[in-house]
Amino acid sequence: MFSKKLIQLMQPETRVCVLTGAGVSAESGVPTFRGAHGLWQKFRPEELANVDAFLNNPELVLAWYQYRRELIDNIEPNPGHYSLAKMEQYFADFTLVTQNVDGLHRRAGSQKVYELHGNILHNKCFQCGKAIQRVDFVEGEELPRCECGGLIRPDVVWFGEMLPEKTLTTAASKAVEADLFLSIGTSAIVYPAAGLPLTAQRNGAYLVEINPEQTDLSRTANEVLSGQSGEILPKLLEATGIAL
Ligand code: BV8
Ligand code: ZN
Repeated sequence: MFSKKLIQLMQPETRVCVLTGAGVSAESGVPTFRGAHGLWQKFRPEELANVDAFLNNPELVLAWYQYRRELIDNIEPNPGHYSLAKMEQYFADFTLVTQNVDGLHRRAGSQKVYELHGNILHNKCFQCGKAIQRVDFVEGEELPRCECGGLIRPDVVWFGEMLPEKTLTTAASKAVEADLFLSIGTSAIVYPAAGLPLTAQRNGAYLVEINPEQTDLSRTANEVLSGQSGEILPKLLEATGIAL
């Protein structure tokens, strides 16, 4: 299942950088964005995860985030998340970058997680930017507001918004330095996150993709492991002699 090259690279001194997307949380029961899934099939993330949608229809956008928060409250990380937490301990230089906003990597034990698109469990004031802890939005009730009067929004990066500067630059430099880059559970179409695997490969990293489907990355990756990350990652650890 795994090439000799990949097994060779699975040594503690290899510099590893990982990019995860919604696919890593799929086996925990979190619907992916662009796959076919329930309630929100009628919307594309680009239609809801942006400032205009929020300003035009804050109730709809806040209801979408409330639905996702409540979903996340009732699920657990899966073996894919736990495997990545194990890898962080095994490799001397391991960087986990995620596009996910569900906080599941941290719940699985990953200590250092670079959240490129923020975290749905954190909020901020749309007006003054003040960080605000969890706020539950109840449809039909008053929109949650900051003491300055501004609307409270999830502290995630919407389309058209800049990614957190420091997080992105660290992720980019780790991609450049990586010997091994794993792109896991992402359709690799949202930039600048989707640029990281390519940057890594251009700078000499061995690029491995883990995804049950083909993506834009599949034809350039050095190795494609077709399947579910919750199944493949524990097998990769086993093949390396790392007990999950
Ligand atoms: C910015 C947070 C600029 C909110 C999200 C045209 C060309 C290039 C770029 C653009 C363009 N037009 C616009 C842009 C820029 C835009 C962009 O890239 N758009 C795309 C759609 C073309 N990017 C932006 O706007 C970014 N900002 O560029 O700012 C700027 C410059 C100057 C000044 C100001 C601004 C901001 C992007 C961040 C948007 N926020 N989310 C929230 O989550 O609510 S993006 C959203 O998509 C999520 O974060 C998600 O993580 C991300 C990527 O999706 P994936 O994670 O890949 O999920 P997806 O469902 O797509 O795929 C899941 C995969 O898993 C599938 O392949 C599936 O096969 C696989 N899978 C399923 N099950 C499993 C599995 N894999 C493994 N195991 C399984 N079991
Ligand atoms: Zn405020």
